[in-house]
Amino acid sequence: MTDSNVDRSTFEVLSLGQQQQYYSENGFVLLPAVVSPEQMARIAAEVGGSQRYDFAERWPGPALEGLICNPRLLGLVRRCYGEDLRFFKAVYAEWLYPDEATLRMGRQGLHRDYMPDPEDGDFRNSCVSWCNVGHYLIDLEADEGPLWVVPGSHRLAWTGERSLEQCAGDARRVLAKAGDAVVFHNRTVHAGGVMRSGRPRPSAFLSYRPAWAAPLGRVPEWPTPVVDRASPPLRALLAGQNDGLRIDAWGLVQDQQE
Ligand SMILES: O=C(O)CCC(=O)C(=O)O
Repeated sequence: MTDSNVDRSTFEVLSLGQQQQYYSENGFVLLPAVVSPEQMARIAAEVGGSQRYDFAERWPGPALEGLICNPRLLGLVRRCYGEDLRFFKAVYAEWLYPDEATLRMGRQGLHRDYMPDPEDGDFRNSCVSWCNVGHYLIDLEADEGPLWVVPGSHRLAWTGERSLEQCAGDARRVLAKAGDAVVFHNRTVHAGGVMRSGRPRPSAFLSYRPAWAAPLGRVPEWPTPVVDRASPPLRALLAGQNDGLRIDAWGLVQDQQE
């Protein structure tokens, strides 16, 4: 079913303004080749042996860290969300062992990453406005780990539902290539696809929010040594993780707790 693929060549010719327009209409946009083959080789060497880690548990080495301030990526995120951003979360994952249900379906369940009421008390995904950026370090193929997205689903009403399989008929595959980044809105319905071959699927998901959109509950700051030794542009993204206004899923401003 090739017609369920989003055509990657669409993204190769977009100007920054057109990327912003595509993002605002569809809730995602692919940025082709933001990571060079050399940087990818450095990332591979740096993560050798790791299958998954959250940057909050283990700050990455310089190659993965370099993605955070990637100029093409930040250019688009700033164009969409404003100059003053916070970088609040990232996970490196090879996603080697999908569970039974995921294997059967060929992908994760369709979901949104926005999480205003986290059951586990991790409020990082609770900001009313933010985006996730998937960096794929291998070529995704139709039957090997495609990213599924539902174009325009960021504009669907918020219902709080965790499972969004009712959108499956509108889901399309994004076949990102190694080095591409896919930016998606916190309410865009999506799912990662299974690698049927069982090969690793190295990827890094980096999350940014506008400074005004605070998490709804307190989140940890990045470790002081990491912030202190960061370059000034990176430090500006890292400091002040609890800054901003707490705004709920319906746009209501919440009590600003300490
Ligand atoms: O790996 C992917 O392409 C998407 C992953 C994802 O959506 C998730 O883990 O929540």
